[in-house]
Formats: sequence, C-alpha cells, structure tokens
Amino acid sequence: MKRIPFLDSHTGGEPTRLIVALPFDLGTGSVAQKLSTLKADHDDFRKTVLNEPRGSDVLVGAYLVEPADPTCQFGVIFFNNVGYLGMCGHGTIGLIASLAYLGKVQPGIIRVETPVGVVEATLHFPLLSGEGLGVRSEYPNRVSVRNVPAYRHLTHISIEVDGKPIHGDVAWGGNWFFLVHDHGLEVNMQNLEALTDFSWRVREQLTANRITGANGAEVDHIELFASTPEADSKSFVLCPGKAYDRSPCGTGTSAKLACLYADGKLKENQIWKQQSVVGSVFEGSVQSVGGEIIPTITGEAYVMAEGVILVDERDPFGNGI
Ligand code: PYC
Repeated sequence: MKRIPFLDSHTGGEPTRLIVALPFDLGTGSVAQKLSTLKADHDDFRKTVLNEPRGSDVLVGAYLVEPADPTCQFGVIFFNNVGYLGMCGHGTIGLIASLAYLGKVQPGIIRVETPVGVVEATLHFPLLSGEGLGVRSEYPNRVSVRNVPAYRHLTHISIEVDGKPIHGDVAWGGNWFFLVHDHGLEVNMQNLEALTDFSWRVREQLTANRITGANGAEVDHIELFASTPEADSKSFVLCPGKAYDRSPCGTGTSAKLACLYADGKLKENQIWKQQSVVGSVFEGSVQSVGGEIIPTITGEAYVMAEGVILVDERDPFGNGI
C-alpha cells in the first residue's frame, strides 16, 4: 500500500489539494524542467491524486517542489483533471495559507518559482477576530500574489457561436484566456449548465478558427463577464477540464486587469473587485514596471481537510479513472 499525505484548502470556493512531499525525484532543474519530467514520467501520479474515484474534476492540485531560483523559498507545479497549469492564482493563495497552517511560513513576502516565472506572495498578518476581543485567528490566511506579467495578445476577436457573432480578447495572466462580454447569458448559479455549454462551444470555435495565444499556445480558459452591484465585475470561468472555477480565478483576473489597463479603464494601483459565479471576491490591481503589467491578486484560503491518499496495488482504479 502506497501512502501519500495531502492537505486540502479552498480559495473562494475553489479547492487546492497540496502534496508537500512527492514520492519520486524530479532532479535539480528549474520548475519548468521539473514540469517536463512530470509530464513525461509521472503523469499517472496526477491522476492518482486528483481524478475519480478518489478526487473529482473540480479539484486543482499543487506539488511543492524545490525551486532552482535561489531567491525563491518554494517551487510549485499546479495541475488539474486533464493536465498542468502555468500558474494558478487561487492555488497560490491556497498554497501559502496551507504552508502557514503547517507552520512552514510566517507573515511576510514569500517568493515562489512556477513553470511560467517567479511570483511573489505576501502572507498578511492575521486579522483580529471577535470585534475587539483580541482573539487572533488560528493561522494567517489572507494572501496577495504579485503575478507574472500579464498582457493582451489579441483584441476584439469575432467568432460565431450558434450562428451568432460574439467578441473576445485573448490575454495571458499565467494561463491563456478568451474574455467575452457580449455572450448574452446570465452569470449566476442557476445558469451553470448553459454557461458551461456555451463556454465549451466558444473553446471549440477558437480551436476551429486557429485562434491561439502567443507561439500557437492553446487558449484553454474561457471567461464570461457580467455586471453586478456587489463588485466591479462578475465572471464565469471554464477551466480546461470542463469544470468551472468556483473562485474569481487569479490568472483570469490578471488577464482581465491587463485588458482593462490597455483600454485605459484601470489606473495603476486602482483596486478592482472581481466576483466569481459563486459570489467570492478577489481584489486586484496592476503596476506598470519597465513596460510590463504586473497584476496583484488578493484573497483568502481556508484549510479544510488533511489526510493520506492510499494506493492499494490490487485496486484497478487506484491510479484514477
Ligand atoms: O485562480 O488562476 C486561478 C485558476 C486557474 C484555474 C483555476 N483557478
């Protein structure tokens, strides 16, 4: 029987399953090189950790790995039910809150190497809870993530879905996104099936029309926006494995902020509140540094389960379905 400890958290409703100690060696290269080794030699482990019957399509995984960049304390590789992510905003917030729960980090700045670059997390000092009673929360869980540079790659691209034209921008926020406003759908929990179905067809149209990110990269996240009285914008984000993001999506919000800044609709350091379809909110802002747009996303994560994955060698579905 193989035993693999894990820690689950959620960030605005979106789960992150953290594996602190991988049961195999990934060598000494960069985190991007470690990701190549994972893809080539250990993809079964991703399915073991995340896929049914043990996991579900909604789970996002995080492997804690050694960074190669000497300025970083940690490296991380995020993954989902169908593959790997470049970066993950909700996942980084979940990672840092989980490390705080484990006593591995203190409030302050924590640099993390990802396959697409270094991100800088700030673990905030815990808020006083209990209205002036002076009771400190158990572990700090509010985290700001200064992401990799975000940018808009293509503007106002027209595609047809169900015979109707819609428009969107292709933007990078650590993953590739297609951001749509004129979809005509209500963004709420009662409409999840229609939102999922529509977003999937948008993705198929992007593929059919060869609309890609830089260097032919697949645009595998679809973001539909709507207005809300509770934030600056509300969004539905469809992830590559057809699960929707319960959080406002950190990399998706980063892509959105880059587009807003490019359109002159967001100033440097102006706070933008992005709400998810489940109602959770991230705060975001951008800074322009040397011609690059650097988004920062803030949110809270809560640890919610710790346990041990058991892999029984006799189990035909022990490594996932
Ligand atoms: O928060 O960046 C994010 C994210 C990507 C996929 C799911 N969540």
